[in-house]
Amino acid sequence: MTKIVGKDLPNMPWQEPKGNEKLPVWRYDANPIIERFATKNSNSIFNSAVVPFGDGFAGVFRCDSKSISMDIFAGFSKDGINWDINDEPVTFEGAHPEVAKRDYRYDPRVCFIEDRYYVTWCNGYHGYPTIGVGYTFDFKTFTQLENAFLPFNRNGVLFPRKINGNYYMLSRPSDNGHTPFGDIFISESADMVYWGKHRHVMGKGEEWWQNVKIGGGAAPIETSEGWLLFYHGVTETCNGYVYSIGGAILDIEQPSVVKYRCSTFLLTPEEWYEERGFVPNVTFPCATIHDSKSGRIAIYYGAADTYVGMAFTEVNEVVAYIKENSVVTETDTEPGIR
Ligand code: BMA
Repeated sequence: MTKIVGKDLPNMPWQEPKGNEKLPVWRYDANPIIERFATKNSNSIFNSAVVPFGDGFAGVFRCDSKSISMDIFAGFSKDGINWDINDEPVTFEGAHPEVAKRDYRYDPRVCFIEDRYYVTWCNGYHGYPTIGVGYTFDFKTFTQLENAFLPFNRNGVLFPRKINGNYYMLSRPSDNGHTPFGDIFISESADMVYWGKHRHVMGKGEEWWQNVKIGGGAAPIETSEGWLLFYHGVTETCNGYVYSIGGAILDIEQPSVVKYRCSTFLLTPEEWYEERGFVPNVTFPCATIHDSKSGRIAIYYGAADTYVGMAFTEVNEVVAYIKENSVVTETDTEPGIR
């Protein structure tokens, strides 16, 4: 039996499977949970991250405006399903003026570590994407730190605790456009400012759904089998990219080592809100909420760059499925020392 290491969360959102699923991940039947015009200026709300907060939930949401400027907004929820998202974007304090000035902000992730909620996002710096880092205690006041990496980089995903004394972050070095390549790398930091010991985690797969590029998704979940990572895998068709959700398990002590990696997707665009929208055929995981007692996991994902959807799984079932269908290549297992 695989167990989640962490807190119990009896009030997390949950819906039982119908029983006819062929995969271990199933959608919430009232998706999308957040519609595109949910804030005053939004044209789409997607690729967003949520965490347990107080006796409910809080999050940071990507809301693209009606002029398609990209920014991040705080939001709150009692049940994890019905969200109240601020009309004004997050304002950060404390950053060096050169870092505070930014062209755009998108695809936030939120991760509780020790005593605060860290936020990472894709930060436009002099027109180039890189990883912005900040933190909050209350989702009202936010402090910004230095950008983690040089451009170009996207999909900065923190681990929820220090490993061997350091913070760890996944990221995906990229280019300034729609990036026709991309592997997941990992970096360490003692202070959340200086990042180093960069190691390769895994690259695109042989399988069609992840044969162009991959990127980190939700903050990894600590389990008795290793770090459970939901990530996105991308393929290319004559109508553009298709983004699916994949699963992998990383070594607890040495998370650059991939123990298992599922050869099939866990979820791929097939509902109207995933296939139809600003960018069709996108399912893009950015967060999970989970309960260690029951092993229940809710996955929050952006759908068609327009909506937020939610899907469910159970830790023992999904880990067993990933192990049964695992294809790990030699480059995936190398601890990054070449
Ligand atoms: C990526 C990012 C994501 C987006 C995806 C699909 O490059 O820009 O924010 O969801 O493309 O358009």
